[in-house]
Order: sequence, then C-alpha cells, then structure tokens
Amino acid sequence: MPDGRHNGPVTTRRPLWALAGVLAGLAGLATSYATAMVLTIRESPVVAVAELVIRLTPGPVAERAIAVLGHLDKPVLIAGVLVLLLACFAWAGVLARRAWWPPILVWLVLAAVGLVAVTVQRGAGPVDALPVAVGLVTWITLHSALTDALDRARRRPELESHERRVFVMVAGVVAVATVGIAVAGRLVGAGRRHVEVSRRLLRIPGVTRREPPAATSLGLPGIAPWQTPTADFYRIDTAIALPTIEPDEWSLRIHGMVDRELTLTYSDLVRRQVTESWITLSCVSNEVGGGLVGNARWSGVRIADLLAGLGVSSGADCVLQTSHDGWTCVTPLEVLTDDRDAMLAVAMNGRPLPIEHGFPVRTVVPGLYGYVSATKWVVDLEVSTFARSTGYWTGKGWSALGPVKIASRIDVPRAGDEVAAGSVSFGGVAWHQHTGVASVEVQLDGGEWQAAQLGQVPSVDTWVQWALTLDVDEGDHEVRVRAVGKDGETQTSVVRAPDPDGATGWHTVGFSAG
Ligand SMILES: Nc1nc2c(c(=O)[nH]1)N[C@H]1C(S)=C(S)[C@@H](COP(=O)(O)O)O[C@H]1N2
Ligand SMILES: [Mo]
Repeated sequence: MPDGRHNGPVTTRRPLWALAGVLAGLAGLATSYATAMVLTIRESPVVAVAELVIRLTPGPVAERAIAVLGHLDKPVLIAGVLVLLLACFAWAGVLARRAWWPPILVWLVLAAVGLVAVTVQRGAGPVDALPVAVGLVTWITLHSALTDALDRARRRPELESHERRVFVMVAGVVAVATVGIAVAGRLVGAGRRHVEVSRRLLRIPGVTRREPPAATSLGLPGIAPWQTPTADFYRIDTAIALPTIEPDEWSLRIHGMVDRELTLTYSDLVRRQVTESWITLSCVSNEVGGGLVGNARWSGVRIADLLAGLGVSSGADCVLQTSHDGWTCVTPLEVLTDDRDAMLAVAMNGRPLPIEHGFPVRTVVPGLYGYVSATKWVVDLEVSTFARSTGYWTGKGWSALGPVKIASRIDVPRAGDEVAAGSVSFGGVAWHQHTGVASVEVQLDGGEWQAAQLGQVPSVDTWVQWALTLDVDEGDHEVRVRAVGKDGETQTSVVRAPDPDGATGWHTVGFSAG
C-alpha cells in the first residue's frame, strides 16, 4: 500500500472515501453473517452485539426502553447498532485519506467488540469467533482495495478519471457480491431455522420426559448432575456446517449382508415401538478427569429389533454406519443384536435430538465409545465384515474395537481448591457402561484406599455418582480415585493417552486445607 498519503493534495472528494468505508464495512457484515449462518444456528455477530448491549443495560433502563418500544426493542436496538456501524465505516473510509493504518485500527476495534459479544454468548466455542475473523479480513482487504484506487486517483491527477472508473467498478462488484452473500446466508439461515422450528414442534409418540430416579443423586454440590442437561452435554463431531435435515426428508437404508433390504422414513421409524433408557455416552478422546462424557435419557427404536426382521447373513460381523455428512464408523454386529438398548435414538432427555446431537436420528450404543458407535445424523447402515469396512477414526489409526474402559473422576474438590481443614467431602462420577461400577475407592495422600458411597443407578449402562467424607489436616493434599467394575476389574493405575483406544490412569487432584 502506498505510503505517505498525507503528502498528496486531498483532491478526491470525501464522500467517495466514506463510500469506500461503508462498502467495505457492509461487505464484511455480509460475509460474517453468511459465515455465522453456514457454521452454526446462531445469529450474526451484529445480533450478538445487540444482545450484549441488552445484557449490559441496567435493568430499569432496559425496562423503560421495552415499555416505550414494546416488542420492537430488539429490532430497534439492532437498527441502532447498524447505524452506529455505518458511521464507523464511513469514518474509517475518511480516515484512509490520511494514512493507511488509522482505518485498520477502526476495523480492529470493531472486530474486538464483535469478538467479545460472540464469546460471552451462552455455550460459545472457538468456532463462534470465525464469523468475526472472516468479517475482519473482508473489511481490511476490500477497504484497502477500494481506497487504493482513490489514492492513485489523487496522486496522478492525469489518471483521475481512469482510477475513478476503477473505483466505481470495484465498488459495484463489492456491492453486488455483498448483496449476493447476504442473500445466500439468509437462505442457509432460513433453512436451518426451519429445521429448528420443525424440531421444536415435533411430538414423538412414546417419548416421555422423566426426572432421574432420586437415588441416583448423592446431593453433593459440585458433582456432575447424574442427568447431564442437554445444553451441557459434550459435543464431538467433524462437521463444520451442521447437517440440517427435515424429518420428512430423512430416511435410513439398512442393507448389505441381509436377506431383505429396508429403507425407513422418519414416520416409519417412530411408528415402531419406542424404547427409553438412561445411557452414558463417552468419547475415546476423553483424558483422565476430562469432561467428554455425559448421561442422558435416550428414546428410540432398538436396532436389534430392526435387524431381527431382515435376515442377517451368518458371515457378517459388523455394521458400517454412515452419517448425512459422510462420517462413518464400524460397530460390531454383536453389540447391535444382543439384549442391550443399542438404538436409533430420536430424542434426548425427552425432547427431539438437538441438531448438534444428530437430529433427526442418531445411534447410541451402551458400552462403546462414540467414535465406533454413536453416529449422529445417521442415514445408512450396511451390514458387513470388519475385513471389508473402515470407519472415519479407525482409518486414522484408532482401535477398530472401542469398548469403554472403566473410569472415575473427582469433581470436588477441584484441583487447586482451598478447603477448610476438618471433614472434607469428596465426590465425583465413575462409569463402565454395560459392565457397571461395583465400587469406588478413594485414597488420600497415598494412604489406605477407602470405599465411597455410591448413588443407585437404574442399569449398568450409566455412570454413578460417588461421595466420601474424610478428615483432612491443614496443609497440601493429594486425592486419587479408582473404580472397580461389576466384572471384578479394578481400574488400572497405568497411565495411557487416549490414542488408540482410550486413556487410563487414576484421576488425581491436589488441593489444600487451611
Ligand atoms: N456424524 C457424526 N457422528 C458422530 C461423530 C462425528 O464426527 N460425526 N463423532 C462421534 C464421536 S467421536 C462421539 S464421542 C460422539 C459424540 O456425540 P455428542 O456430540 O452427541 O456428544 O458422536 C459420534 N458421532
Ligand atoms: Mo469421540
């Protein structure tokens, strides 16, 4: 970019520079909006900013505004944010007449505000920053492209009309592209919103909401609740843009080594007997003590019942599952046909599956890590053989079989906590899906292992809360936990990383008492 803009006479008219800023600004809003629409089901960063303003507005002021504006408070606020943005865009454009860097500062500050707004949203993750980043890159590139043309026109008066034409052309292209991108984003967003509306309106016969049995909870504050609220359930997938599938458009093909193929529509599926069970799902990538595990009530149709009618060949030993977005996994036939509740789940915690957890249909298999069993947005089940089938993660070196390993976690106290000396409560969760946890033992400062109290769980397919109160002296301490399975296996102390078949080792937490 040419340096020393301040040297040249400022001949090109201010409004053109302001226009350059406004066009670049609007283009950035369009690309960030479209990115937000494609990536997530959220609104654009502009809406996040408006929501942040609402959150930061003192209650009485907000109430007064709502009283005056009625239900229009949010649109009015968004319009206000947009007007303010337009002013900043124009200002950035005019600033570019002096030097190349002041407008960059403006873009950076605006992006920083957007970034703060999106990251304080409920459940925000790193991906929420992407629309802001895309918007910022758009701003800076287009703004410099547009103002460079103006700058050249100013420096070379003999070329002014030519450079003006260049500017007008670039500006025209930017304006048209902006509208196009915004409209495309809107269409994607509308489709997504439509699926979300269908999801909310869906009532599935046989799906009920149920509180967890009271005895599952030990009532110790700080332990993960036995039933993981859907909004807090961990999420792992390779999808950048979430698949959005209307139930009407969904179907599942079951084929391969079967006598009769079957294609099920959504209504075919939910017309069948719905089974509901509490099942803990966990991820093979979970580190010792990590949070990639959750327990929910799943409702769906048992896969064993479906397969029973299809005449599975005796040579088959697995099912290759494929999702709408092309993710695959290979599941042993055995766990899909024995008496466990391996299911095509349509609901989680009594509500249709959230889009990010696989709407409208996913598989859930008690006892296996998600990477070999829990296909979200599942559309194809091919009965096959391990010799012939490879799943997404097993193709990258993870173990072909993924039975969940016995695990336990300390939730209270947290690492580094300072607690009052005397009697201290310890607690957490332990799991060994489809085997069950027989006991949990706690060791303080390398002493005797002591048995913890366990919550009562409805089946061997869920995790269990544990708690124990011990006398603790003043000073620094270290507490460890290990579980014993109903098969008699004690959780190993051998420390292993998650790759290739799940982490092992005892969760250990350091804390101090004073
Ligand atoms: N379509 C699809 N399904 C998927 C995955 C994925 O990447 N794509 N990841 C799997 C993994 S590794 C896990 S641990 C679980 C996580 O399910 P959740 O996001 O509902 O917790 O989904 C499984 N199903
Ligand atoms: Mo996973």
